[in-house]
Amino acid sequence: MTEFAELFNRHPHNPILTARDLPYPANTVFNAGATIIDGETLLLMRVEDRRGHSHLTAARSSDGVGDWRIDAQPTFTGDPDRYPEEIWGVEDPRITWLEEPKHYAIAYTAFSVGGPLVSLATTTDFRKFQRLGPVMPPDDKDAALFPVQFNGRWAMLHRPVPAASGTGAHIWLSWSPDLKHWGDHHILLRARRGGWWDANKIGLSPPPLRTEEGWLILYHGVRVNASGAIYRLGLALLDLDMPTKIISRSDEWVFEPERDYELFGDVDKVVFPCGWTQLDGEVRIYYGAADSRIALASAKVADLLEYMKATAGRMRRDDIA
Ligand code: M1P
Repeated sequence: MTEFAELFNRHPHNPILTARDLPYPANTVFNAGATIIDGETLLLMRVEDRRGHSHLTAARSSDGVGDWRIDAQPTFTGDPDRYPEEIWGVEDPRITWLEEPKHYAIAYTAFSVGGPLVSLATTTDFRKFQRLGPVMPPDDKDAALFPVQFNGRWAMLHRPVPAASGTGAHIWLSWSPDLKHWGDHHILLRARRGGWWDANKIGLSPPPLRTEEGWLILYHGVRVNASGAIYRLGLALLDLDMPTKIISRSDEWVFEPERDYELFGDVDKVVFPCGWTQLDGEVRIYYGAADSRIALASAKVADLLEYMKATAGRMRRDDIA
């Protein structure tokens, strides 16, 4: 059992955004990428329309909690004429500010006939976008870039699902010289096995967060039991200079569906962050709740790092092999 109090505080106004807040009809709004731009919080929200297809719509707020100004029309939609892999929509954006060449990169899921895959686009203003196209074949999703290069190469975390059932869906790290061509693929974080909360399937949640102790990784683990799946969140810390090195990983989940808005929705018992922002030593985590709405929780970065120090080294190799 953890000796730590709750690491994350849910915002009292949760859920902070629902489909009723949109200026056009939709089924749900959830799984939003997040960043700060021009002093405001920007969420790039996944909106599922009433066909069941998703697109992305930008919402801007000066305090990151309320008074959202939402684009009147979908901001970024599938473009199947030019990008056939987007035939059934675009989902789950993760936003990374690339310090050089100074633009945002968005890793998102394109829902193709062959299954979900990872695509990239760039933007400077979330109004005009430049697609780089698909960068990983299906099935692959839950991807995000690191904001800097390592020895001249970009690094991306993502989660392929192997065709061989039973081998587990793990978080992989891949490398690229130009954001377009990816290789040197290897497993970084393994789904554990057996009775663990993160057995068999895990995935990156928001993009890696740079801290003074290392890259902080928030990931989701999926536990399947007799009543379905439960999506919970865990933490890992990667070496700042060489992100292939895992410094620590939490044994216990650090956040799980508890409130009604997380327990009940189109998919019950899901907390699914795609974005977080960092200000004054605090992270704000924007998460999809039950695949139906957007909620907000915050945590002190120092508390998360302290927690990771306390749990470092507890992970047993045979639990994850
Ligand atoms: O329904 C829960 C989540 O399921 C998928 O995530 P993953 O493949 O990582 O399990 C995605 O469809 C995600 O959008 C959804 O919230």
